[in-house]
Amino acid sequence: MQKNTVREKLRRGEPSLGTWVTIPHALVAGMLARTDFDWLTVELEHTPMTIETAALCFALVAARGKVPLARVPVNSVENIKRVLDTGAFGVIVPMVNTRAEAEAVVAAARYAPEGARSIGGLLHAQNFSTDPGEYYAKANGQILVVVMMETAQAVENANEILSVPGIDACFIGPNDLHKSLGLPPMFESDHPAFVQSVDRILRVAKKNKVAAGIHVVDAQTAQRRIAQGFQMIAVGSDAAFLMGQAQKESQLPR
Ligand code: 3PY
Ligand code: MG
Repeated sequence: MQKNTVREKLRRGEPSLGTWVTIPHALVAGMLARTDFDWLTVELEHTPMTIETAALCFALVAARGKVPLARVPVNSVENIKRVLDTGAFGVIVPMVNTRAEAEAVVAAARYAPEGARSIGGLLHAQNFSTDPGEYYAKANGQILVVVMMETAQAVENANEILSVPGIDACFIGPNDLHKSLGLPPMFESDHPAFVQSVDRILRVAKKNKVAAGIHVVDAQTAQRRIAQGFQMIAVGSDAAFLMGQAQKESQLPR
């Protein structure tokens, strides 16, 4: 059975780098899987990505030896089941604000006895280069479970959330977190409320032996976050890379 190399890295305390696949076509995920990113998150929360396209993305990314993750639209059994059963190696769940919500994530993502995930499907096993029997036996040790911390409530409840058994990592959504703190949405700021929230999440994650992650806009910021102790860094997205370069090249005076 193929290993989830990103989960292994995080458990060893090492940093990992990824990006977001927001353009709903498997070729985009396939192209990005040719880069040095460790993982690619297929974005189902804020895009027109369908589950069929997501499944094709998971298959291509896994076939190219990288780790396919999925950000689901909302914390629900149905969403988590469908992305894992169609071959994602892990799930990133937005807006996890309470211990009960974190417990629900684990229940949906882990098979019994750690959780209550329903048995079924074939693509999950195929992406891990195995058969369903081995997948069902070993998936709990491979699937990466990530809860997003992106509200003031989540910061307040950080210890209750991150002490839930079965969570591998937390991931800060800086835009939603800024908004929740009454600030304009953005990826970075030195506003004390944001800085203190980020520091608290990092501290509580370390205390609970949970890896911490955050979304940033460029490699330079990623480096700073890694130096700070973050282990799961998302740099930009396919669309941001495309538009950033296209906009720059279109500026030629004429
Ligand atoms: C946010 O910034 O809110 C995010 O969800 C980034 O992934
Ligand atoms: Mg968000």
